[in-house]
Amino acid sequence: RMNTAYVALGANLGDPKATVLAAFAALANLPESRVARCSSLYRTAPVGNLSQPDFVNAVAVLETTLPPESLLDALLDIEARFGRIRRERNGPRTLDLDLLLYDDIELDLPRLTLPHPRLHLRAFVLLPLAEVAPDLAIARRGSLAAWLPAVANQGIVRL
Ligand code: PH2
Ligand code: MG
Ligand code: MG
Repeated sequence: RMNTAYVALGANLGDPKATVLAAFAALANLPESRVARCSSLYRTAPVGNLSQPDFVNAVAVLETTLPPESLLDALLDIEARFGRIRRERNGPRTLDLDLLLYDDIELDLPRLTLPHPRLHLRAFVLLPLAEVAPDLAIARRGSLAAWLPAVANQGIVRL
């Protein structure tokens, strides 16, 4: 049976726009999966560690039969193929792929929390997500639309 997963893409080293577009293609090549929708690309001010370049962010909707942890492994594998090196937390990266939501599943594992615990606080996730799934509800957090006003002050431009 097909499940719906939402994946956040982020990049701020090298050519971030080209990287995010190439990452959409890499997602489309995942086994047991297809990309149902891709958001626009967004240029976003860094959140957390402010002394790093702006990001390009986007969201992809996957239809998949890979279970959540297998999908996570596949996303980390794509990050590695794009040359991701993990240095400091929230630091600059060639490509970050975060699993935001997987159907209505709630999970709290050491390496995977679903829904993503910070997704409702970040314009760089909420705006692209609202573009591809305006009526989405987030388990325990309510409608996505209700969180949008709270992030209206975060710098983000649709490309
Ligand atoms: N990712 C982070 C930390 N800060 N800021 C923006 N604008 N975009 C990101 O993708 C991002 C961030 C940790 O993954
Ligand atoms: Mg991230
Ligand atoms: Mg990540």
